Amino acid sequence: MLKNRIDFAEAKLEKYADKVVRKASNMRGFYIDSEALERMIEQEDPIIYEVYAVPHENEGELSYAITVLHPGKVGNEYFMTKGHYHSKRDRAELYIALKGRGLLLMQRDNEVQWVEMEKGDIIYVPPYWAHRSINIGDEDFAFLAIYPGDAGHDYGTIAKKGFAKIVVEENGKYTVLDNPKWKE
Ligand code: PAN
Ligand code: ZN
Repeated sequence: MLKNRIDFAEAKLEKYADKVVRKASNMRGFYIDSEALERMIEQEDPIIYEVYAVPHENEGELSYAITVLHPGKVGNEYFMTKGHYHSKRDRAELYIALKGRGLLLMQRDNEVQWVEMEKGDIIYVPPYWAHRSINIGDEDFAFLAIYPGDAGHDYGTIAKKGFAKIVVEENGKYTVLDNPKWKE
């Protein structure tokens, strides 16, 4: 597909080849308050985020995807993506924010950085950094990601160790705290 189109009002791609839906029940183990997550799953098992992707898996190609991360919290921790390293660690990525307010949390070894994102912001995720996005607003947070076709997604490392920081609401604002479950 040589040409595609973004509907900026909806933050949707006109065409995509893959759609991934992550519900609360797909996020077991990722939030600090696992009891709050189980209650949420029992009640309505809401969708946390959706990814609409146009992948091209060969070296030298580019893939791209729009992620729509819904607003909400598990306990006081904001809705977020699973987060990953690229399987090929030396592959970078560009994030371009389209809608809402988000945070991009990045981690390399024991070093952590976070950046706020709102419509129009371009964030460069350098090679070797794990990345997770978080919706810190009260509407959908959406962004376009562009990454090397052969980057791959390593979810296992983050699923096992988590990130060193968590993002929670305190007095109506986001705050970044040490993750009590972080395993160095
Ligand atoms: C993004 C992410 C997307 C969903 O396209 O894959 O936001 O997050 P998880 O993959 O962590 O569930 C990206 O970073 N691609 O490389
Ligand atoms: Zn990525």
